[in-house]
Amino acid sequence: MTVAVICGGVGAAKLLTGLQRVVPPTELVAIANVGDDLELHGLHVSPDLDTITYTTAGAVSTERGWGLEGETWQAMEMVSLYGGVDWFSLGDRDLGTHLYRTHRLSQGASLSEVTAQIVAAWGLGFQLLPATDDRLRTMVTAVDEGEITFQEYFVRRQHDVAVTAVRFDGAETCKPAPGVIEAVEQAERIVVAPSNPVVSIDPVLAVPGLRDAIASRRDRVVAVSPIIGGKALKGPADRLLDELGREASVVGVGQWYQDLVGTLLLDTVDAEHAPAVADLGITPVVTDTIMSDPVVTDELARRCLETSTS
Ligand code: FO1
Repeated sequence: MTVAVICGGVGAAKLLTGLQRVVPPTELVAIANVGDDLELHGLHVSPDLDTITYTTAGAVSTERGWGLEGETWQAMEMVSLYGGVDWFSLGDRDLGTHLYRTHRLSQGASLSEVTAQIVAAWGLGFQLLPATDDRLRTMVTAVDEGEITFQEYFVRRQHDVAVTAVRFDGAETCKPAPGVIEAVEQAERIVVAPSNPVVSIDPVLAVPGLRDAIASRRDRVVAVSPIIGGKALKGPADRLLDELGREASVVGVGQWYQDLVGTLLLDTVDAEHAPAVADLGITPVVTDTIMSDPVVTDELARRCLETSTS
C-alpha cells in the first residue's frame, strides 16, 4: 500500500520507524516540514529532515529526540568561547550533515536532491521529501517580543512565552518540491503524523496546492492526535492551541483538521471524546498512541493503514 506521511519532527519520526517496518519502504513517502529550518554559522540546518533521518536510521539521541546518540559538543564550546551564537546546539557529528547540505546547496543542488543523498547514505529505503525546496520560515509573534523565528521561540525562549500569531514567511511564493503533490495524489493512505498542528503540520499545508491536494482525498486521510488527555507529549502544541483560541484536546485537533481528515486516531485516555470527534464528521478510532516501545509503535502504524472511511 502506498503511504504518504505529512511530518513534523520527533513524533513523525517515531511513527515512521513503525511505518517503515509495516510498509515496503519503496511505498512510503515522508513529506516534511521545513519551516523550522535556519541559517546558523553560515550553515543551512534542517531540524525536521535530520530528526526523521537520524531516528529512522536508529541513530537519534533517545534522550533528546533530536541530534545524534553519543554526540560530542567541542565545536559548540569553541563558538561559545568566541561569544558566538550558542543557544542552538549543533553536535560535532551533526555539523557534518549541515556542512555537506550547505555545500551542496551552494553548488546549486536543491534541498530535495541533497536530502535524497543524505537519506541514501544512511541506508534508508523510503523517500523523504522536504515540503518545498524554496525558503519557507515559520514566524511566531511572542507577546513580549514581537515576531521571532520558530527556533528563537522554541529553543532560545524554550517555548515559554505566550504566542498571539503564527505566520509562514515565503508560503505565498514557494512551490511544492518535486514529487510532493504526486505522492499525495497517488497515496492509498495519507497519514498526518502526531506532530504539532500549528507549527509543524500547518507550514507543510501552507505550501501552495498541498492543502487542497490532501483535502480532496479526505476519505483516505488519517491523523494521529498529538494531544493526549489535553496535553502534548512533547513541546507546546497544547499551549499554542489554547493561545490561538482553540481547545487543547483531541476535539480541538479534530476541529483544526476538520476539512482535511476523514479519520482521527485518539488515545485510549481520550475515549470519552470519540462522540465529539464523530460530530465533526471525522471517524474516531481509539487506540494506544504513546509510542513507548516498538510493539506499540508498529501497532499504531498498522492502525493508520487499516483505518479508512473509503
Ligand atoms: N532543540 C533544543 O531544544 N535545543 C537545541 O539546542 C536544539 C538543537 C538542534 C540542532 C539540530 C537539530 O536537528 C535539532 C535541534 N533541536 C534543538 C531540536 C529542534 O529545535 C526541534 O526538534 C524542532 O525544530 C521542532 O520540531
